[in-house]
Amino acid sequence: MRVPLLLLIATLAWLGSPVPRLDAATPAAETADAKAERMQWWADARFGLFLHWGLYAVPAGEWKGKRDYGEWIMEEADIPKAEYERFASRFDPKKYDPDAWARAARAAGMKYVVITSKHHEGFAMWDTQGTDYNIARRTPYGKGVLAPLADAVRRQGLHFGVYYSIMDWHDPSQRGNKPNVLNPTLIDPAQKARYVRDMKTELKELVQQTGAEILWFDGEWVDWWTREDAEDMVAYLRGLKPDLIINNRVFNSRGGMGGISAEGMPGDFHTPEQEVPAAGLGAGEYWESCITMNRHWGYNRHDQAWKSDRELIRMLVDVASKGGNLLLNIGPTADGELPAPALQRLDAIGRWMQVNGEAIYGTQSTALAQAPAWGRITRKPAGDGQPERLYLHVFDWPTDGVLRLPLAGKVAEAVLLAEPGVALRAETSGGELHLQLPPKAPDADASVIRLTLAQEH
Ligand code: H79
Repeated sequence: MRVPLLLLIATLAWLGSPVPRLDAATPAAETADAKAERMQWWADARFGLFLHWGLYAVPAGEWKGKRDYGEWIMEEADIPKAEYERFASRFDPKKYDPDAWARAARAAGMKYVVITSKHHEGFAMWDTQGTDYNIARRTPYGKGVLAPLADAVRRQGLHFGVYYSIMDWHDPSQRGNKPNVLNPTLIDPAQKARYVRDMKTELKELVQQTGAEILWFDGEWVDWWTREDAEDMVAYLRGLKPDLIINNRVFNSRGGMGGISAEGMPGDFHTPEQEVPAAGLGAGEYWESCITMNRHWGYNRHDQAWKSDRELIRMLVDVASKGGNLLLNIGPTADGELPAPALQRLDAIGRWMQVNGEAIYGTQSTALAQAPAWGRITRKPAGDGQPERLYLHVFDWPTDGVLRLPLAGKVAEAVLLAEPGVALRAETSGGELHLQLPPKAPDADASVIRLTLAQEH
């Protein structure tokens, strides 16, 4: 394959750092092409919804006058199991409307939804044989919430995945070892085999009942969860569903919140948390930044620190320009609602995606070590009878009406996605492309210019 070398931004260096690799722990190693095919829908999607819903939605972030808790409230406020269990009797999401949630995700331009099936608190949000500490047995609601969401999500044409915590603060196999609060469970060796068996029962149900296409593990850092356990789990899950996509948190290998695993670790994609990597990772590497809309993953009624529409739109653009996915989180209430400020933000992103989505979906990284000062660039390589296209996401509109871009190749067409019928004047001068722009940005958050490059001969 010929690599199109049209974008020659002199001031920017091509990314040349060593490339980490993740390999699925399958008996016969999967080829990069086979993995690319399995990952295709996910990589094209670029944008998904993360939902953190569990018993922690009942205290809604507040305990004994302190108001800064989220889904870690059991651990951080040191709530005894028996007392915590009582939240279940108050979990009755009468307003839960999975179709409304799925519609909101789709309207925002998201292509998949990942929801917590069981967080560190150990409470299962579906009717399961793995533990009786579950929504069907313990709550007035009396039934599971995951399969209905999976169905609703698919009706909107989106993909569905589940989050699952390996660490479990409720299961009798595990107990706290404070003050090391980030590794709060030790396992009773006599109970580990039983716990792992229950995990498999639960995961099998999740795959079968919800058709989950992504398994998003977490709580993997507990030191009793070994690489052998992880590889056995991956093999088990692949046996259930060969094309399942599994994150790197199936094993403790991500090093820190940056979320990047070293070469050869189990799992399909890297998981930066609350951050976007400074640059992309290179070909064949998959990653997804998971990021909250305010400060908490689980619902916190006092948390009004919402990111602005602009911040979220630019974050999505930034992630796509580096070849990653954005998994944007909302914590629903115990009543079953998505908070209004979250819905407003989904709306704003959706309006932007309506106009500019083609500059996000199915795009590739521009492999730049440094982004241009005015914004970000995504690209679609030539293919399917289409020439190469560059999408210039302009955050800072030039005050002199000229966007400058060191570009060697010829431009066949330049248009704003907001006004695709109006050709922009493009002139090359001194190895630089000069684009004549209208005086006012069509979108104050990010205006996208599509550059269709002339075919090379
Ligand atoms: O579910 C949300 C949070 O509750 C959960 N992950 C998101 C998606 C989470 N957030 N923070 N933590 C868990 C705390 C974990 C922090 C660390 Fe570690 C565990 C620091 C050290 C051990 C993992 C392993 C990260 C760095 C090394």
